[in-house]
Amino acid sequence: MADYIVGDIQGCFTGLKKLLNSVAFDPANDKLIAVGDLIGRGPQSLETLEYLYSLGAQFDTVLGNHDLHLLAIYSGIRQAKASDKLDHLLADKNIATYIHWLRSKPLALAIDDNTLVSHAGLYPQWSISQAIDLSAHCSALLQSANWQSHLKQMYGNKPDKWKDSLKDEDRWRFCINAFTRMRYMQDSNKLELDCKNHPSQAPKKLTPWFEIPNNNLSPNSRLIFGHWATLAGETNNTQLIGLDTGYIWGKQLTMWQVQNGKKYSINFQD
Ligand SMILES: [Mn+2]
Repeated sequence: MADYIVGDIQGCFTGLKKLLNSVAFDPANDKLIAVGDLIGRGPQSLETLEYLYSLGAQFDTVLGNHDLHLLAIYSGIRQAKASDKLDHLLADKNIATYIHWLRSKPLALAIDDNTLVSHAGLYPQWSISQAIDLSAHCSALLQSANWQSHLKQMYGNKPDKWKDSLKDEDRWRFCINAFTRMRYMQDSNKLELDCKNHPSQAPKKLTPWFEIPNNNLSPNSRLIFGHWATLAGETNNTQLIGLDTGYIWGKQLTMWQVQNGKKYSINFQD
């Protein structure tokens, strides 16, 4: 029995199967959790969702920006680009089932009291329990009858600073951006959503979100995230576990085993 947390799959089903086979993943006993961006850009988004859905209770995920974008495309709120490579998935007879299933998934998932999984990370002013509460708030909107009207309000970079007083669509949009798009902060509390570079190649005024001190975290907290391919997991901190290692960009697909704390990777070329 082992629990694995896998980085951004992005429709790379062949790579996912290779990685799972490399650890002899057994869906009868082992559990797989994903950091989101299950689909999009890769060649096999349909096969990826078919497989992950088939794992039933042995699989869980948080939502990434590409997963939310799929919901928006399905709803006619955004148009798919050819580079999304989502045509087969969108034309599949089971697409409504997959969309309904994705809407049931959270933005943040606590695997124990001190370990949080989310796509982009934890906004530095939030505690783990606050993140879980905000994720539940967003999930309620995503599962509501008028979920598509909320999705319409999802796009945009403002507000870029958290306040407890944020309301309605501002609160929703900030949470979506913090949980699924964040990489850098400016002035310790302002989301900067454009820069995708490795920290060694970022403007000096920007700081990776995980380098801003978070006074709400206990010394043994662990934050598990994806989304940042150029970072390649280089947080220089064993409690900050970055799992996007850029498989979709020809690099590696990585997962982390909860029980032994080890990372497992396969190369795109293998
Ligand atoms: Mn992402």
